[in-house]
Amino acid sequence: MSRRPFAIYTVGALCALLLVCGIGLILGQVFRTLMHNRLKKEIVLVEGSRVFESWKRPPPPVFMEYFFFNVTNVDEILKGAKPIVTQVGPYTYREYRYKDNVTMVENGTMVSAYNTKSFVFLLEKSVGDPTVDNITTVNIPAWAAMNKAKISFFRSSMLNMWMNSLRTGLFTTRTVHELLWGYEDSLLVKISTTNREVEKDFGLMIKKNGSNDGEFVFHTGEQNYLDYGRVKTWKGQRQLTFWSTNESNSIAGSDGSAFHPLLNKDERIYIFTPDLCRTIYMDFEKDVVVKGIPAYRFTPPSSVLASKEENPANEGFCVTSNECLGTGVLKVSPCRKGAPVVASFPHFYLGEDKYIDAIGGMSPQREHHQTFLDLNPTTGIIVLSALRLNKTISFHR
Ligand SMILES: *[C@@H]1O[C@H](CO)[C@@H](O)[C@H](O)[C@H]1NC(C)=O
Ligand SMILES: *[C@@H]1O[C@H](CO)[C@@H](O)[C@H](O)[C@H]1NC(C)=O
Ligand SMILES: *[C@@H]1O[C@H](CO)[C@@H](O)[C@H](O)[C@H]1NC(C)=O
Ligand SMILES: *[C@@H]1O[C@H](CO)[C@@H](O)[C@H](O)[C@H]1NC(C)=O
Ligand SMILES: *[C@@H]1O[C@H](CO)[C@@H](O)[C@H](O)[C@H]1NC(C)=O
Ligand SMILES: *[C@@H]1O[C@H](CO)[C@@H](O)[C@H](O)[C@H]1NC(C)=O
Ligand SMILES: CC(=O)N[C@H]1CO[C@H](CO)[C@@H](O)[C@@H]1O
Repeated sequence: MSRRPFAIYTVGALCALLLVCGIGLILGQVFRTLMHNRLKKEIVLVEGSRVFESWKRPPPPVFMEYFFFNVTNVDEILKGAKPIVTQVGPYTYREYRYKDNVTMVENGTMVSAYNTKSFVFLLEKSVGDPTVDNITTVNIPAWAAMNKAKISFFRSSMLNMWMNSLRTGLFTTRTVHELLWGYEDSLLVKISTTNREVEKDFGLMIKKNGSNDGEFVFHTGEQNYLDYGRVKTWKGQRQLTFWSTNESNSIAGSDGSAFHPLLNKDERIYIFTPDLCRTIYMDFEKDVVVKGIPAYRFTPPSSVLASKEENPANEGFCVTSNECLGTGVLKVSPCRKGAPVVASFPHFYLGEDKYIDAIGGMSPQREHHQTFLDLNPTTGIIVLSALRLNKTISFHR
């Protein structure tokens, strides 16, 4: 009789313990689901949501660093030597991005916006004054004209004479500011007198200050959190027209400013960038902690810029078969009015040795030249990013 209450008490305690455990387990599960549902509801692109304002005006500063390859042996190259270049840089600009004319479209299920960017030079983060420093580099307008004239020897020798008479060679010396933001090119001035479509000015970033890439329409993520920030159309189109296959022409993923919450290590992240005229992708690489915030680091695998032999999916990026380049480079001519501009990861990181060898002074290094994106896996918020890409001019010898 004296033992019974004790046994009941023990069993009772055990039951209570089990109950507490059970409640704890259930609560944990319920809490996670609740939190995830809340995240899915709050991370949407609609007026009044927590992320909408920061999506319109991203608070973290974006810095663009420009490096140039200063050609030091022009006379020797013209006699057939291998180009020797020294890297000059960085010239750093703070990029201010904001979304312009943000409007809800299609009954509030989509949001339309323009990505406006402007650039302000930062002397303290740069090696020199861009309006003073002179860089000797390939004369892109001349190479573009040569490329177009290549078809006929007669015309290209005419062009040579013509260029000599204008004293514009295949190389040019310009200040950093001119190369980036534009200068009047004497060859282009000459061409523009007969062809009104040709612009007189040339620059890698010409007219990019204070302008936008065209209209984007984004999914808000309200219907499906996986669609948060996904580009639906760009300039009114669901597909690009620059490349030769549907796969290459696809517009997938976001514009790089928003990623859906609850990221998975197995997923591939797609980013559409008008600067490259295509969609690129990144895979999970490792867990990192940035300023105490846990993040997944995503990096582009080498298949992104692989040759069509290594990755048949890339076949569409060579518009004609003789324009097929090897691994590590992308010819962006189709969306640059035919100018022979090639994009690569800086210093041909992930590129074939033949590109690295073709130009002296190149040394790919993972930590300096890798492109990456650190995203907080729960919220999808960008913790740190280094989107590094380099524009180079293709040499055909
Ligand atoms: C680029 O090289 C030329 C000589 O080839 C030199 O005069 C010039 O100062 C260099 N530019 C910079 C910014 O270092
Ligand atoms: C934004 O809207 C205004 C007024 O409708 C228009 O004048 C302006 O061109 C638009 N901006 C862009 C980038 O389209
Ligand atoms: C918007 O909603 C109305 C009424 O629900 C519908 O008739 C119309 O087709 C919708 N428009 C679009 C673009 O979805
Ligand atoms: C870009 O425009 C802004 C404002 O219009 C100006 O302050 C800035 O200096 C410009 N940047 C360059 C590189 O010209
Ligand atoms: C850059 O070239 C211009 C024109 O040739 C010249 O006036 C200027 O002094 C050069 N700058 C430097 C730093 O050599
Ligand atoms: C590309 O897509 C369009 C429309 O979706 C289709 O008509 C066409 O057959 C496709 N082309 C190829 C090569 O798959
Ligand atoms: C001229 C040019 O496009 N330079 C690129 C070279 O690489 C840096 C980063 O390493 C880029 O920021 C520049 O855009």
